[in-house]
Amino acid sequence: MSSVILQETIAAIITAFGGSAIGVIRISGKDAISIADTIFLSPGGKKPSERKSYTACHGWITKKQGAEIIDEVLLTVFRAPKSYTGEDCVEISCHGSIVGLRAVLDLILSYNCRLAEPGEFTKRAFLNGKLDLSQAEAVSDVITARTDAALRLGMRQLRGILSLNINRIRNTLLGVLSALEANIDFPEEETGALRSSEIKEGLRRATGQLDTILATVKEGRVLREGVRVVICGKPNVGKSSLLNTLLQEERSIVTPIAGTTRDSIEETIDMQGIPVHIIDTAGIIEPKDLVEKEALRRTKRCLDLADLVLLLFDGSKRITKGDAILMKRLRRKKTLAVVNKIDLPQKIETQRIKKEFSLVVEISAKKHQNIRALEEAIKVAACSGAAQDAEALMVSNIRHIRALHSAKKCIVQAANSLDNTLSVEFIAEDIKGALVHLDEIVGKRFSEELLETIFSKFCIGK
Ligand SMILES: Nc1nc2c(ncn2[C@@H]2O[C@H](COP(=O)(O)OP(=O)(O)OP(=O)(O)O)[C@@H](O)[C@H]2O)c(=O)[nH]1
Ligand SMILES: [Mg+2]
Repeated sequence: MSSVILQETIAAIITAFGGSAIGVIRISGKDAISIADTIFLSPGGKKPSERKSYTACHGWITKKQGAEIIDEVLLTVFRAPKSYTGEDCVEISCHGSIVGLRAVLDLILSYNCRLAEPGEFTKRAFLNGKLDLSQAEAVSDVITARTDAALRLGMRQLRGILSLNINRIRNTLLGVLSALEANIDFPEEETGALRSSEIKEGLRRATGQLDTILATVKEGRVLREGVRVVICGKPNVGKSSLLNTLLQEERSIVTPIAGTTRDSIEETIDMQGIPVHIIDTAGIIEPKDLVEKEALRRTKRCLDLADLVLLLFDGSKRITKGDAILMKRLRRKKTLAVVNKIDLPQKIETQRIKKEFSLVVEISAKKHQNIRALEEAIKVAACSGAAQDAEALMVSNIRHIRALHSAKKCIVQAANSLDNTLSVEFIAEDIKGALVHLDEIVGKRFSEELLETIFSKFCIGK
């Protein structure tokens, strides 16, 4: 973004659309305060430009030099660089009606100001050094968090925990680089051997630091994006009843008729901090007509995309051919066996199921028995009990994960070159390569395209 564009004043509604008590409009850029002076009228006549930073003042937004009042508001001035974007900012808390907010925004936009693009406030905050790139991305994570755990994860990144860890690895690599450069400059020095072990140790440490971060990837992604859990089983075992019990609402149709569910139904629940996308499927195993064929195709597609399958059995019946087909079909999928209807006299051969699946949970979906234990088992199976340590770092963003892997590849290559006594310049190149990838994470290096990819995913007003 060129400095010319940076100087343009921008504005947008920064709160959610829809009826609410208050809606906020932000103006950012060099003309923000002078625009506020033009449209704002306070009871004492004091202008926003005459106010101190961070003071909220009560007054009216008016048209035609005060002749027409649009809304009664609270206006807050934030002077550069101590504002969200690092520029002069004005925030106007209006009444939450969308008509009123639009009228105030239209008035602002009739001055030397344009509508902010998606993510543009945060993009400016990044370009003005208020946030690094991983923190800017965390703003979006915090806003879209669906569970407490995802919110905590986003907040940790917003506070800079990832940047801190990346900096540690950078420092290790910079140490290695300076040892290498000493070798390049004075190859004959007798310190050569000493430096080589120092370089080796540095590379080993950097790899260890990267591995520690990469080890958190799975849990991080689970907390942010959730897991797909598919309920499957032959007709009438109680799949839809289980979905309803987990949701605590009558979402899926339950009847004693086999083949009730035809289409897959998906809902998301917060299961002890993890967003679980739970999918009820049709129990059809051998389709008899076109509708059943399509139902089976949909069930299979759900199973392909599942992170975890709950294979349901009817505990009041013996294992049937249908159960056996499914047990075989799911052999290679991560599956939790669930024996349902334990409130009825049991006939099922549980030992046979235990032979196939390491974990079997016995429940009654109808009578809500043992559901808590099932939730715990889902949580453990789906994400190895994602540690929810408030201070722990977890990486969940695919861009960060790719960059970390690329950095690791460069470091491993550097270590190999060192073992194979390749020229010092080769090793230095690989380390510089690793540093480039780490810099991309925090945005020490960036391209306009990268910023476009990241910020276009934000909404207007962020
Ligand atoms: N006694 C008892 N009955 C249950 C239990 N769970 C489900 N049922 C009954 O079993 C029948 C089938 O339940 P559904 O939830 O519709 O079964 P489903 O697996 O979704 O069936 P399809 O959609 O036809 O494949 C209904 O009459 C439920 O009331 C349970 O834990 N105990
Ligand atoms: Mg059903």
